[in-house]
Amino acid sequence: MRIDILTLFPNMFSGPFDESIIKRAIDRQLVSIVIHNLRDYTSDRHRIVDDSPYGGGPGMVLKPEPLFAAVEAIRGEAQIPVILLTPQGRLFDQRAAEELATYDQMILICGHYEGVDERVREHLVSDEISIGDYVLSGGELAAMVVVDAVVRQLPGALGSEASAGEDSHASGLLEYPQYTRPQVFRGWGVPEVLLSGNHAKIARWRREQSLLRTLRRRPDLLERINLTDKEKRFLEKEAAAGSR
Ligand code: 6GU
Repeated sequence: MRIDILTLFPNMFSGPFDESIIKRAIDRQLVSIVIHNLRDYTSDRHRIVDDSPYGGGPGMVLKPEPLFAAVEAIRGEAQIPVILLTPQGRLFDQRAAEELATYDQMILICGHYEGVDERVREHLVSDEISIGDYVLSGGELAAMVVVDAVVRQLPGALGSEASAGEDSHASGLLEYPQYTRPQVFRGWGVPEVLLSGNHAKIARWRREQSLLRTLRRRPDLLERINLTDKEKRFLEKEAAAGSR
């Protein structure tokens, strides 16, 4: 996969992509990430990327020319998804991450809250994504969030020991509680079942814990997944017990 990122602040990307899973994915050549400074795609002497809005009002608007020039330089004749990071976009979730992980290439444009010229939206961008209902100063942090969630989906990105399929949200449920050594820490033990060596029983307990945790913390997620009849009865019993 190749990801091109258009930004006014290329230095913001140096830390997060140099560590951990993304770095490993780059080293293994599962992904290449190319950061472009939008200013490099201006053609005026002052390298101007924004201007005040027609009609007046506060803030600055990203000009269309550098964005079109950059996207066209990157994609040539190819059809590549162009994604604008903006609080006005569709909400990013695990399903969106899985969808983007199927692309061979994508271009991410880091918007700014004041906005980008609407002609960029209408004639250049194929998708708009927001990472949540709050305002960030720019799309850069959002782009890093999207890249992290997408890259960890790529086969081989996680070590052999882990798989993205077991993450919270991958199943549509929150993850079950995890424990490691010591068996007793400050007097607090570990659930007996995890020490039993009975793998079927452990799997059952973990599934129940995932269901319970999701019921208590994110009941909205339960509406969107397929449960067995047995699991539905378990949750109904627990929901009734919880409301007593
Ligand atoms: Cl993608 N951009 C900005 N500026 N703010 C956001 C966002 C994106 N997603 C949530 N808030």
